[in-house]
Amino acid sequence: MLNPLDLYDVRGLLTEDERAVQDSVGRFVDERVLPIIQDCFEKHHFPRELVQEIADLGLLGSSIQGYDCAGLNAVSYGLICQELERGDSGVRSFVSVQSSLCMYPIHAFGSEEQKQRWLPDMARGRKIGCFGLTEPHGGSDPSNMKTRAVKKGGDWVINGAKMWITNGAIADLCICWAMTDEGIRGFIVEKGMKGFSAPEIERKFSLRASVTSSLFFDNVVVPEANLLPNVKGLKGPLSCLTQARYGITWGVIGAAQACLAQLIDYTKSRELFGRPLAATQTIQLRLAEMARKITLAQLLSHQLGRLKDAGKMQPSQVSLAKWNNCRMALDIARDCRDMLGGSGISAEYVPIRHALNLESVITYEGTETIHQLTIGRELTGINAF
Ligand code: TGC
Ligand code: FAD
Repeated sequence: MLNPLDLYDVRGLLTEDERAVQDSVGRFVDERVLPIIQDCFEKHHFPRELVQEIADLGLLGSSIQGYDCAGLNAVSYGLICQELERGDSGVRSFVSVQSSLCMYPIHAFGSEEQKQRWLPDMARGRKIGCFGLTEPHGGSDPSNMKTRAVKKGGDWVINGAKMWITNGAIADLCICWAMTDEGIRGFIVEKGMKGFSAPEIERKFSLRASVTSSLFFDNVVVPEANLLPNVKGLKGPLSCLTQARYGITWGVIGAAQACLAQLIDYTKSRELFGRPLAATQTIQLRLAEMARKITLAQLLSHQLGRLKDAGKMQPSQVSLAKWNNCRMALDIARDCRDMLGGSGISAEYVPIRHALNLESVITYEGTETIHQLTIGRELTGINAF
């Protein structure tokens, strides 16, 4: 029989090293994440106690060569995201932000001094980062940035606010994007700098096992040494998003697989009208639809990863996969919730938690509409934003 979670044997397309990465992260998720994650979600608790183990496995900044990072390829990073999100989107979010949104810009745009100062500690989980791009007045259009950095002598003074920032309240550093006289620039704002605060956003129904915060900058004085010297303009933050969105395309496959795996078991054991639920045609049709969508998503992400490793991946290709795969996972999680009947609202089963998380995942890193319009622009050459 074929593996119901991998009907086209995408695992067979992986190298031995990639399979080893998947297996070790998979074991970590089975043994360390799954036993605690529902409780974390209910208690609105980010499992910070796992950060050291995540770091010891080499999962932070895993694509970076040197600086105590693992130097793995893009497909391996995708598999890391897939396995982590099989546990919970919040755990994958933590790794995405640390790796793609904080370590990546320091590595790609930072000075050698900044890289030496931050990357090894971030790889070891000793320093946690957050990424401040979205502002309260509208995240989809970051070009309309109100947070402002003004040069004063040898320093910069930052004023403004950011909203919905993953890891904010637990972060030691923030990659803060701010408008300057020379366009958008990136700054490393450090915890404890006067005028910088990061209160947690409470009362979320989604990503409850993740920290989400506001950020406030009230005349924060940041030394020139904390300016990312090698990038100017919106392409700075957008190229970080390309890295993180790529990982998300893989991550959400894990969430969908977790839901489908549970539903196959459940529908086989639940008896209604004198036969297992799984013996009815409409239930089989719905399960088959899920397997079809997961298979397509797996092939999409795998090819995207091979393109990325070959240095050929384009941002609009990432948009297509982010749109397709998030929509796929959210639809599957919601449909699995429905097929569980009343049990679908219970914490005993994973689909409701994944569905609630995926409501954020389909929104952050560019909403579905933003990615659709990106494809529209690619096809027509006309900007419809
Ligand atoms: P546009 O004119 O298209 O581009 C400006 C410059 O940027 C370049 N560029 C990109 N570079 C790398 N990667 C990409 N994806 C890029 N997209 C564009 C572009 O070539 C240009 O460069 P240059 O040299 O010509 O100046 O800019 P636009 O203002 O038209 O905006 C386009 C749009 C709407 C697609 C963009 O603003 C966008 O993506 N909006 C969505 C914002 C978003 O995704 N925010 C996410 C915030 S972070 C987050 O959600 C983290 S969640 C983390 C977690 O917990 O996992
Ligand atoms: P808006 O931009 O106000 O959009 C509202 C609606 O309008 C959406 O449906 C959108 O698709 C639609 N829309 C927008 N433009 C158009 C258009 N031209 N045509 C048609 N429809 C349009 N941001 C960070 O910077 N760092 C983080 O770490 C981070 N983490 C997050 C964690 C969570 C849990 C969440 C929920 C968000 C996070 N975000 C983060 C913010 C996220 O990226 C934004 O929420 C997202 O980009 C959308 O911005 P917005 O919420 O302001 O919605």
